[in-house]
Amino acid sequence: MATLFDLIYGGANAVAGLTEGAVSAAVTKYGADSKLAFPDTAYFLPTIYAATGVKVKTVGDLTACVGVLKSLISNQPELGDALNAGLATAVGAEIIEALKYAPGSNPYENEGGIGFVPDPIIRSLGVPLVTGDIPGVAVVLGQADDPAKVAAIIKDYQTKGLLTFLIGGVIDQAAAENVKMGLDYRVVPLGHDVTAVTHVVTVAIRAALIFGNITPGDLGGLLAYTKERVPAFVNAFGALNEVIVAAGAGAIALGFPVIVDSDIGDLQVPGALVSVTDHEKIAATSLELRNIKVKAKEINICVGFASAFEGEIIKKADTQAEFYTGSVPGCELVVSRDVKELEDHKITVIGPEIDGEPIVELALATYVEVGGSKMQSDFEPVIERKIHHWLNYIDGVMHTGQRNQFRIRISREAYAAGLRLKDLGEVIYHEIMDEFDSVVDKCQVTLITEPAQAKQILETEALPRYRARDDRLAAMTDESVDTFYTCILCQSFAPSHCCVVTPERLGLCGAVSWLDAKATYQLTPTGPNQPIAKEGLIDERTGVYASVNEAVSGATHGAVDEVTLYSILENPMTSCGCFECICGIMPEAKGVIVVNREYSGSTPSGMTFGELASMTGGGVQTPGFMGHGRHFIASKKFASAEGGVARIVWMPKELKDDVAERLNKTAKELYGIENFADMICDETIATDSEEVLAFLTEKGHPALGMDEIM
Ligand code: SF4
Ligand code: NI
Ligand code: CU1
Repeated sequence: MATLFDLIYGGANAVAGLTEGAVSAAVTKYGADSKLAFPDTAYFLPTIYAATGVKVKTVGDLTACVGVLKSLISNQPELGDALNAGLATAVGAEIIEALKYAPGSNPYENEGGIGFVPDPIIRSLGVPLVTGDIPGVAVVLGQADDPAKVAAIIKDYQTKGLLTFLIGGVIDQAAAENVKMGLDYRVVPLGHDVTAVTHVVTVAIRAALIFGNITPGDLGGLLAYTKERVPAFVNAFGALNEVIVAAGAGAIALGFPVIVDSDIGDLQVPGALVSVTDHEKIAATSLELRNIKVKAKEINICVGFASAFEGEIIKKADTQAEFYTGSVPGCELVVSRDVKELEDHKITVIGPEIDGEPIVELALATYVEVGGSKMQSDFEPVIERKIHHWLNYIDGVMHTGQRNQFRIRISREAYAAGLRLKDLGEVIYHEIMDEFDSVVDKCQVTLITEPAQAKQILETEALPRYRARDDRLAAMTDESVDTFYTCILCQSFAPSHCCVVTPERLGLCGAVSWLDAKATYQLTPTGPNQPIAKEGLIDERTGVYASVNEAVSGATHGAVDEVTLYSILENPMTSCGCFECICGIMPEAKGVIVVNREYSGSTPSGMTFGELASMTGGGVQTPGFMGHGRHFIASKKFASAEGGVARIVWMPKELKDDVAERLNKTAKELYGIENFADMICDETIATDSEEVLAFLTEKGHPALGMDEIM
């Protein structure tokens, strides 16, 4: 019988041979100078770039890579060398996959998989991964003997919130077994060829580059990062061949255990390559081997409840009941009450249930009362905003919006399974008691579908409270508080990154406002948000405080010891990598451009979001470039050291429209300018630097009259 080494070397050599052949064929077909790139990434061929520092840009560049690849496969029967052969296989697979994209085509259009995963998607995964919302990453490849069994495992991962990538025949098997697939469902088909495993390997590798600040070429640092910080594992189904085994060795080199469902006897390597022939045990063994802990969500409802269902979209035709505030009264409100007035776990529905002929259209006031000795009214909106997520976690419920502007749909499927409004109340109750138990002692939930009563709650309670909260938020400035907060949640990916969260500057991920940080600190005093007493003002213009510097230096273990709150040029705040937007200077316009993650087009800087984003991250300060939240754009503190929002000269249209109202208000208050957003250029007007300048000149944009920005 062949040894493990024989298999790995056999596979690695086979892939090397295929790669060499594919490269020389491509050189002949397209020419050595023809461009080669994966779509929407700033990291070239990521495995090659991260491991060697080589930036592959043309088909011809690959010839040298093939040489490196072959040199990795030295035939010595040592496990370390075998892992190198595994890495060589990963490099070969990457080259073969990259060549599918030559020249600029999309080979995955009709493939049933998505192929290469663009940078912005990886950035968007940052927060759910650090919060444990996505507790781990499963790579499921091959073809199972029994489709139902592999589908059950995938569904199990989905219920646990894992992000699962599928490669090979399992894609069709999962589809046939009605597994809900797509990024929104956290089950992502990559491609049918085994080389498509590249597309998950490069996700792990780019995480190291984006969040970990790993220097390209630092192979040791790269492998340490993926092993310690990327919680991934591989499940291989069906018969193994030497190429799969060699690819598995690549996974093991990255620190990902490989679990196979066939009996491989003494080919097993404890902790790294493991046989589990009992399908019932594959998921549990995999999680255990990678030390992934899943927070159990035990709610007694008749349909699935998991964060993986958050992105689910329910079409009108599949809808049993709809609650849409555009046509009926509705609100979602969390209020704090004296504990004595509350009866814990009381769930009430007032008015009709959703029974009847679809589409049932009802009013809905979701009225949640909480009480506890440590409860503060500032936590009400923090809890209230979570309702959106919790209801979305229900399989068969879609929720968009918040407060008195929302749309909720309940699917016919969920209705048929028995889901009713009362269950929504159960979910809200249980999640509040689960997440906010240190401040909430008692909670009762009332769902009102009776239109007159819903309207009354909306008008007499909800609207006045929303208004009062908004006024409080608007009045809350950095000057009006005496405490800021650190956030080090992202340190599990970006070990030397720390956000400083202030009332006028939320965390760059957009998910952590000052109130959130304050609440988290109350809930978990030793958690990721620590208070910073606002003391020792050093520079008012740029926002430098001795206490902030000290806190950041401590939180980053000395990696960053001076940070400004309000400047993008002088010691700007660092970025982990998951920022919603990035701003970068446009010197010729004396301004800055701001680009959001969703925008994939080009910008006046000549760079895409992904390319701009690659300039900063991993907790490093890069003067002139800074990641930030969407909401920060209209803040009076946005680049205030450089003159404030008047510096913004270009944004993608969608972003501009989204922030226009608040931005206009800020510009009016700061400079007396009306409709400032109209002076800002966007891609529908121009992306070419000169044309942008012409537009700004025509509009009399204020940045042109300001000092140079360099
Ligand atoms: Fe990460 Fe900063 Fe958001 Fe905290 S505030 S989760 S550190 S990006
Ligand atoms: Ni209950
Ligand atoms: Cu982050």
